[in-house]
Amino acid sequence: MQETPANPAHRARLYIKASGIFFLCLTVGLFFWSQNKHSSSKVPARMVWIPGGTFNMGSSIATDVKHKEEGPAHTVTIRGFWMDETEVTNAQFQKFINATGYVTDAEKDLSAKDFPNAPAEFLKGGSLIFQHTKGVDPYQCGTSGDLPWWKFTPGATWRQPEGPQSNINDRMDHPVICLTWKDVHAYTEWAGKRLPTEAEWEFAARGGLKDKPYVWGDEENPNGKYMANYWQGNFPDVDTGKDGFTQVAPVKSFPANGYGLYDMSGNVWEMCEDWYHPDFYKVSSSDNPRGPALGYDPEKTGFGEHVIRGGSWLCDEGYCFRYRPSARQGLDTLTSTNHVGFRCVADGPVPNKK
Ligand SMILES: [Ca+2]
Ligand SMILES: [Ca+2]
Repeated sequence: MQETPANPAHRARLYIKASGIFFLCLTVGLFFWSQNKHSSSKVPARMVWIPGGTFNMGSSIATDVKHKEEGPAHTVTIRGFWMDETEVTNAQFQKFINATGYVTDAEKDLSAKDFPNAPAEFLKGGSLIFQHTKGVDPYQCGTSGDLPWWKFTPGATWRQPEGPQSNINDRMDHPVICLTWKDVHAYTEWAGKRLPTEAEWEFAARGGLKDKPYVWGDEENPNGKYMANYWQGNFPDVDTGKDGFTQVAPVKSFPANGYGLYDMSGNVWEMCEDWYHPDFYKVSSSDNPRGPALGYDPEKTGFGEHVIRGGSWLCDEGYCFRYRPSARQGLDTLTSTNHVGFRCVADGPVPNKK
């Protein structure tokens, strides 16, 4: 029987009944949605589960002056998390730019008002780009702070990593480079992820192995094979490219580590969330450490350095030697350069065991 407008009491009862059914359906729907949402069977795309645990972080055998920031080795416990299986690629970063219209720091000129003491050429948007350099002793340069193989290049951005004449058209599967820490944070927020802590990064890099010098084990070149993209030859002049690459390589060009993570050694350095300090391990907590309260600032810029990990295509076996899981370095927050990228992590839920 059709309801008529002449019977308001009946209408009200029907309304209450209908509302009750609606809210019942809504409640049941929300229950099943929330069960589904919290189901741990879903694996985030292109991420792997890092189980967490207790490990020896750093290295006590790195006794030489250049690597003393890796000590003392100390016991650290971290919780499980998801981690990108590769460095974030140009293709992934392009999606972020397409969705948000974000403009990276290297694409913007700095204001002379904000930096009154900076030479005009350093106010142009751009990045520090490596240039092959003859006739220098990097050990001498390293101690004086003058590193002539780094050239500030106006117009060098993630889209044009070597400057305005370059492009990334055939490099969409390469890690994105020439970003600042702020740029990287904009990406992680958009992606609903975060940067790893330094401790999470090292735990993941070790791939389940205990106290090994390389992410794949004991030998640098097992069975004569190169296991990562770094520098062979006379740095900073000649890279012989024995590993197959004299530049940044496409991600996944070398075998994954024990957790299924690619390029945790070399290719590009990877930014971490923590501030950097060379002496932090002397005071680090053992439970999920999150770095010092302030960044190391040796040049008194006022901006401080964040941790970068893993070394890059520019690390050689002598001068740099930082394509090892315990190696660490700082990068100031405003610098973009063509040997540093990043990968993201995300928190739980724990995946189901099959
Ligand atoms: Ca190489
Ligand atoms: Ca890397």
